[in-house]
Amino acid sequence: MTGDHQRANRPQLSLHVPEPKYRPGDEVDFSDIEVPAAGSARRPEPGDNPSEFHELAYGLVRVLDEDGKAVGPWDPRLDPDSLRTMLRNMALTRAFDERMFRAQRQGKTSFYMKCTGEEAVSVSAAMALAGDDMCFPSYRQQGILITRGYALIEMMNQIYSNKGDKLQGKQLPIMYSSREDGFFSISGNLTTQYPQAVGWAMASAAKGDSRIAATWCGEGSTAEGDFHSALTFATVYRAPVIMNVVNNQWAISSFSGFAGAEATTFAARAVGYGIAGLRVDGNDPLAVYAATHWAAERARTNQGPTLIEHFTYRAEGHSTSDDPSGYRSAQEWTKWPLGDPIKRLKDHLIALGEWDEDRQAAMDQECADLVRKTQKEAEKNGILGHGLHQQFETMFEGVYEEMPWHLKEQQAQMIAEEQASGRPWDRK
Ligand SMILES: Cc1ncc(C[n+]2csc(CCOP(=O)(O)OP(=O)(O)O)c2C)c(N)n1
Ligand SMILES: [Mg+2]
Repeated sequence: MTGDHQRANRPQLSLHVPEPKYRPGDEVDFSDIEVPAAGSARRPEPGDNPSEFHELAYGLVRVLDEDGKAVGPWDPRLDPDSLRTMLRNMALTRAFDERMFRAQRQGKTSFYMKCTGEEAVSVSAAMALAGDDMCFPSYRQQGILITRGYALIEMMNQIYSNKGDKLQGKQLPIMYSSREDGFFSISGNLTTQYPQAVGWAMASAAKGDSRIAATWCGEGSTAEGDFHSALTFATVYRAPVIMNVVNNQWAISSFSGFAGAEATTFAARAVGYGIAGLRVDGNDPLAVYAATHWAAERARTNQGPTLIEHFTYRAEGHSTSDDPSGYRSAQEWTKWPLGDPIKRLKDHLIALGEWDEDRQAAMDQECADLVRKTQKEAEKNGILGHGLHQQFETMFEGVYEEMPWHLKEQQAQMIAEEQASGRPWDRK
């Protein structure tokens, strides 16, 4: 036994409590963030052993340089039409976000989440995957649905929880779900989608299917146990899955240091599991495309999973319930060294001679008009606060394939009580 007197000469222990560098009102200087030159990262073969390219988990795969040129071995060499489609998918995502954010402020829905500045992470990845690959997103990858051509009105109906809402108001606004589009139901419980994606990928392989899975979580969410168990299963069974960590620097008001960013990169989590790890400039749409394409080929040829960290920045508040001016400097987004993904792709197309400012302005206008017109249509199906949009008793349905006896009993009791009350619910 060690007595108090024997401990007297030992140094006192202390904890390190991470603190973000900049708080509201501070002058921001991001010059200590290492930004390797575009084109400088090497591109291994998708089948190479992860131990041979550990450095890619600590660097940054970048394709677009400061002059808007695509350079280096990761250049996916997309044709101009594909580049314009990518640009429009990102612009439409941003226009959709703007409109729905405003709808929340107008009291038409209770909640919305933007992905401003992170459009490439979902749009470019969705374009690099096959249309029938299965996605397990977090709540900030609306760009996947938009890229896959999911009807904007269906998204809006869900946001308004109105009578057109296919999920019958059972989910929080923006927590979409579409089996037909390979878009797994979004869950508010962080990182549950990780083990689900790995499990789905394992099942796909076990059944001899050819479809792979992709999942996304935020950097804050990597602190969840689910993240680590998913990585263990993925590496052990070489599951055909792409695991994306969207490092947008913030988890609501907690900066990335609380999830471990002061000690190492998030892509480096892959190293400990023997998984291929890539750290990518998340604001470079071509780098995101190329990395996803590489990882998809790896998964599709049974070479194993890939963990991709997308280094990016959450330009707006966490959600409509958040006010970032209370915890971070307003300058951060404008000083972010990796810029804006939409502007970078636009500049690239202009540098190629395949685009110009007038066409950009016309495209932005077309996206804004489309979103506004669709919103009007969606609002015909109802908005928040205008009575019940779904039959109340449907809240018991759609969870179990066959409703269990106790739910049947509760549903019948609820209907009986409603009728007995003499105050039937206002059904719109
Ligand atoms: C298990 C769980 N813990 C906490 C929360 C509350 N919560 C919702 S979003 C969030 C921050 C997540 O940040 P990050 O993973 O970085 O994703 P981002 O919002 O930046 O895209 C937290 C703590 C939750 N929804 N689920
Ligand atoms: Mg985050």
